[in-house]
Amino acid sequence: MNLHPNEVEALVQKTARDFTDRVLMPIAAQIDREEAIPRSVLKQLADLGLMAVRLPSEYGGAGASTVAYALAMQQIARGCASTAVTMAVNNMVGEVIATFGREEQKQKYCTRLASGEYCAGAFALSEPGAGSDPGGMRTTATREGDGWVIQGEKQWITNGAFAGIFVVWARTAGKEALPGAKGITCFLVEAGTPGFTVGRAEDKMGLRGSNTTSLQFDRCRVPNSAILGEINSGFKIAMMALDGGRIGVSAQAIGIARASLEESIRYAKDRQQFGSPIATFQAIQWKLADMRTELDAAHLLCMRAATLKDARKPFSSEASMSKVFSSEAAVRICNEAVQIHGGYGYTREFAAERHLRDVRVTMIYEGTSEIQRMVIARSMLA
Ligand code: COS
Repeated sequence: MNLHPNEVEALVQKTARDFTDRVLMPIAAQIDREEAIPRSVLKQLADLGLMAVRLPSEYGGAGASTVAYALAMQQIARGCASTAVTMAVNNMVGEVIATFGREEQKQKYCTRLASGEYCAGAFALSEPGAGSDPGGMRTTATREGDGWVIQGEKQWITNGAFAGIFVVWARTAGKEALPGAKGITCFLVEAGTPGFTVGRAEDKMGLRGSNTTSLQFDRCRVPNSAILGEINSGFKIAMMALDGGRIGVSAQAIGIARASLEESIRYAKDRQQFGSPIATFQAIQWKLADMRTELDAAHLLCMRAATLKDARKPFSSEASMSKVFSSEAAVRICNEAVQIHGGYGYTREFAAERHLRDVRVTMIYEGTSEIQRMVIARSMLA
């Protein structure tokens, strides 16, 4: 594994870092407080190529590597985790369409996701009763005439309120029905399709600037051309997309933790107790040393998974290792950051409080820590 990004990767990383320092850092607390990311921020991300880092240039993407994407994601999450998850889902949706879509689907949707014409894309797999076990989903798709009718409900959908295109998984009904994971088909559903409505936004602990909704499908009719991939190939499409998505979540966790560590160092050098900056106390130094060590270990796992993906080698288990380690380490780091900030860390005056709220979900979404361990264990025991 090359420990140094190549020229393009370094440029993508620098672009994201500059955007974070100049635009996101100053407004991240406001985004959290007002529970919305300004649309202009999403458009600027698109203009910088960060909404479609992996998409080929013919679809308006940056045509860069997974390593570049992970480095950019770390930087954006360092500035604003809510913006990072919005960007992550957009990139994931673009990549899944670019990988499994037909040419006309790529021309229509990837270009709009990359350019910012669509504010974002959305990934609609989970349901109220099917989170860790998407094979148990109950939303159905039934063939009717020359199209399909989707019926059911989706839950925890990032970007639900403003996405232009939704990747929706449904259980194939009728003659083509198959049990469990074998009987799931994936559809591309445009916002505003009759029968498709978006529910209210969730009132979340963190990532409050990002939008999370339910989706309802009430006899929502889509054409045959809306199918992504093959009939009943949806489960594998979801799993492959999630493998890549988990590298992104790992990078998000690392970015949030990096911000926490940077702020802890600043605070520890500034805060005086017993006549000295608290950074001179070994109790604080050891915390900072552990935080940095865990952060670097998480980064290396993230880079390994991204490098394997770029090399088109199997990376599912490595992506899960990266996600489980990074997210759990990041939660510990952000928790220690609050501790270093003392009482101030428990207030909104300092970002440490927001980082701890934001980082917690990285242990949950795109597969809980428990699911990641299951993936890792299965690959060893297979
Ligand atoms: N890539 C490609 N194919 C995969 C795959 C992967 N990473 N993981 C599983 N598959 C395939 C299997 O090979 C199997 O195919 P065959 O039937 O041809 O053998 C099929 O998919 C079913 O696999 P499996 O039996 O392992 O499915 P399970 O229902 O046991 O689920 C886990 C496996 C738990 C790993 C999966 O359900 C999972 O990732 N759950 C978490 C979902 C998640 O992250 N939700 C959050 C959504 S975003 S907020």
